[in-house]
Amino acid sequence: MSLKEKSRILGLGCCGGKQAKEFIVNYSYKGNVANGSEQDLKALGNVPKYHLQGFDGFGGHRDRALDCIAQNSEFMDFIENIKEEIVFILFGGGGSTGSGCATIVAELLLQEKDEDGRPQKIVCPVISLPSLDEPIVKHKNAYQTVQELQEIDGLGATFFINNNIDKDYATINSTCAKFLDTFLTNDSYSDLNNFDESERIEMLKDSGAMVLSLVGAKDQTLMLEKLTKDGIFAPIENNKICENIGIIHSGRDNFDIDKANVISEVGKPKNVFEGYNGRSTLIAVSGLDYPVSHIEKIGEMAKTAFEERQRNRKQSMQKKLGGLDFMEDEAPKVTTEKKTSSKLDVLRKKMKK
Ligand SMILES: Nc1nc2c(ncn2[C@@H]2O[C@H](COP(=O)(O)OP(=O)(O)OP(=O)(O)O)[C@@H](O)[C@H]2O)c(=O)[nH]1
Ligand SMILES: [Mg+2]
Repeated sequence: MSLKEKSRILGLGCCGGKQAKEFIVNYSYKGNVANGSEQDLKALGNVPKYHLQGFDGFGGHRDRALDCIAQNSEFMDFIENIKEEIVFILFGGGGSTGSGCATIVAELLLQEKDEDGRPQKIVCPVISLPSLDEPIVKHKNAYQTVQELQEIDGLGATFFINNNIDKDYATINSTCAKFLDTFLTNDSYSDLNNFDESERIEMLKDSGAMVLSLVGAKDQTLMLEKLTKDGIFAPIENNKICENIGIIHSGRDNFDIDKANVISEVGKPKNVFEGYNGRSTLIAVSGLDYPVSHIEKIGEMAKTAFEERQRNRKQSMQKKLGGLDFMEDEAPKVTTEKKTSSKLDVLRKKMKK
């Protein structure tokens, strides 16, 4: 059975839904999407869906995920009964439905253990990190989600998509699907050596971050930059920590990429797996540290923006409106606009009870 057949793609929330659709529709993966928003689900067309009842978006509040999953027992049963060995969980870190549910779903999937106490499934989150110009709540949610991911025992490789590199989500989503599909399905072979499935499973099992680069051009510097700095993944930590490196060469020789150059960029790995005769050159590195420098930058931006808002709010509270002279002479105009009073709203709610 190929790794593709052993995999299931779960797309949570709006971002995850669109990304999962790429895999399900364009690459024929087994997969499902889940969202509380009926509109978001409708926009995805014909993909297997779970409509999370009673939660039409979490409005930025990730903490609603627990109640949502508790109240959607059919979805929880489905997660707990997934048979595939490898599960990719796709979601936007800045959102709330996807990022809130993702960490709970990961823990549900990791519950089942083998006789050695190791999780039976390989669970790989694919988190899209907000770009630096997104609002505070997006940054805060992404930061908290990564904190939670760091605490989950037995999690497999995590892919950190960097939305800062392109405003066009469609391009990021299709690139991500293409990279992962190439990694999972490459079946090129040669008499020299092969990057086989058990080696690829090893890499997916490595906890920590994983990055991929797929480059047709024979420009090593460009390839390495795309892999570690300015490709679709968040820039890797500059500490030379990694577990495994996988390379599929785009021919029968090593002229496209020299593994020594990859190692000098990402650090000395436990093992290097190499294969040949690929359509393009694929480089994969697993077991990297989470890209905390990049994520700290996101957290710092949220903190600075929050403090600025607090300061502005304090200043505006000091300013009280004084009386206007003409108020005594002129009667205020009668307005036909409907005025909503928050107190009245509260009263109406109370009356309904
Ligand atoms: N890479 C990528 N990122 C996306 C895409 N759509 C949204 N995002 C990112 O995801 C975040 C928003 O998450 P959503 O998926 O819209 O939120 P949600 O999970 O539906 O949660 P709600 O807050 O309840 O709507 C933003 O911060 C964006 O950075 C996409 O198609 N691709
Ligand atoms: Mg949404």
